[in-house]
Amino acid sequence: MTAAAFVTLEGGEGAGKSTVLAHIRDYLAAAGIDAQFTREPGGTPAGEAIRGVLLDPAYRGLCAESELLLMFAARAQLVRDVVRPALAAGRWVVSDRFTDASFAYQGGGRGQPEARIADLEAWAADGLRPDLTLLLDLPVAQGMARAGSRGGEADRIEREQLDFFERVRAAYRARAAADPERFRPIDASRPIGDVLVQVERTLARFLSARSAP
Ligand code: Z5A
Repeated sequence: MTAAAFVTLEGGEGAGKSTVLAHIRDYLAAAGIDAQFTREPGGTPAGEAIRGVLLDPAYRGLCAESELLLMFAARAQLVRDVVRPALAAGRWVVSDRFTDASFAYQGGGRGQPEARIADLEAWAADGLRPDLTLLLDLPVAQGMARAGSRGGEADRIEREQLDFFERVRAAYRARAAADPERFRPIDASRPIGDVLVQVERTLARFLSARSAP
């Protein structure tokens, strides 16, 4: 029996989160682990509506403060409606992004003060922190090229410039360096097969540590 865990996946543009998430889903199912998958911003009906506002290029004038508060409005709902109840029922929760993304994008990218984001984390996100965070890290230009090759229209945040995403990456890396117990950096610049091997090894180690008596 493995205790319920909250696992998050983070990374910049085109890091390969979608591909990795599908693999995590298969891996946990094969290990007999009941997991709830969700995403941010979103994951609840209200959260998905907020996501629509956040990513819609029509709102390009959204100020940094509104952006930060909307991220946490969606998160507050997700924590209370999805994450806390699932963990309480003994289920794992795997989320495509969580509060680290706010520290990286709204903090690093937009320059919102770290202390302000930490306050929001404490009350809006109920102080909830993941047990394990996989950080898919790769050079910004490489990620942008991958995302670009996927086609489709860029959303409001994807329209930001290279220097914005460089600050996002630097903030993610700084957070990972400051909390090596929770963060596991994954070299996402490698071919997808190598990335999935790194992810599997990380999950296997986490699982064995978690089920140790
Ligand atoms: N955001 C925020 O600002 N603050 C917050 O608090 C939160 C979020 C929670 C929406 O997130 C936006 O919200 C996001 C951050 C912000 N904005 N941006 N930019 P999202 O997670 O939904 O969107 P995203 O980051 O843009 O993710 P994505 O577009 O789904 O990308 P991805 O899942 O990381 O990549 P992918 O689709 O799996 O891969 C991209 C392409 O590369 C695809 O064609 C793959 O086949 C290919 N790929 C993947 N891996 C490889 C490897 N290893 N080699 C070669 N090719 C690969």
